[in-house]
Amino acid sequence: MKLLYTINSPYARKVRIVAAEKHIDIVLLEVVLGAPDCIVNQYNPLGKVPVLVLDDDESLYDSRVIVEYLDNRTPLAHLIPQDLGSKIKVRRWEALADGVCDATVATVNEKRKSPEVQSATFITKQLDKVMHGLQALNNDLGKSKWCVNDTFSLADVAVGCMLGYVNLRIGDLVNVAIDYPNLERLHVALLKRKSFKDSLPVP
Ligand SMILES: N[C@@H](CCC(=O)N[C@@H](CS)C(=O)NCC(=O)O)C(=O)O
Repeated sequence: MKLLYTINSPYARKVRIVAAEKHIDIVLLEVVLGAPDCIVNQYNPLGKVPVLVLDDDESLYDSRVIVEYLDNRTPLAHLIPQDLGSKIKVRRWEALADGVCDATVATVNEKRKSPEVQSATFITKQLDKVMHGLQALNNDLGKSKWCVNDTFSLADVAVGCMLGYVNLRIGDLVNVAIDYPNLERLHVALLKRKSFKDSLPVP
């Protein structure tokens, strides 16, 4: 299996961490999105990473599909609970964490435009989504060690990848350490894990 990824994609990092936590060997293939001959276009019509290319050359996307596939490849250390109630809770955390990443990506893309065509209203709207999402996750975590059922799961992986990405891309606009202390505590705990240390975003 080959994972097409970019080094700072939080969605690809989620997949890399799930594979590492479950001790599944994947060949990592870093790509340059936007290059005219980028291999991602052969495997994902949307041209996005991550893409998992299976041994029979079939491809899986997006990150939520890939993590479910990997979690079921081996019964070792399930990161998505088997019972429906807990599974839906975990996937809801993941949806919100991924949604914060989506709004962060949208903010960064807008800010990269030249000032004449940038929309301040659009940036404010996206930053509101980021802050509302962070506040909801911070409140829901409360004093718990992990996001769901006091057990390490995909929810924690998704939130950790999102926090790394927010700090990397909009750390000048959003101060997680001060404003979302429960999330900061979770992030510090996650950064002790090898899977997180081995996949740190690169400034
Ligand atoms: N929902 C997708 C999001 C994937 C995504 O947006 N990836 C970004 C990189 S962080 C990308 O490939 N962007 C290129 C593009 O939009 O053309 C997932 O979870 O995999």
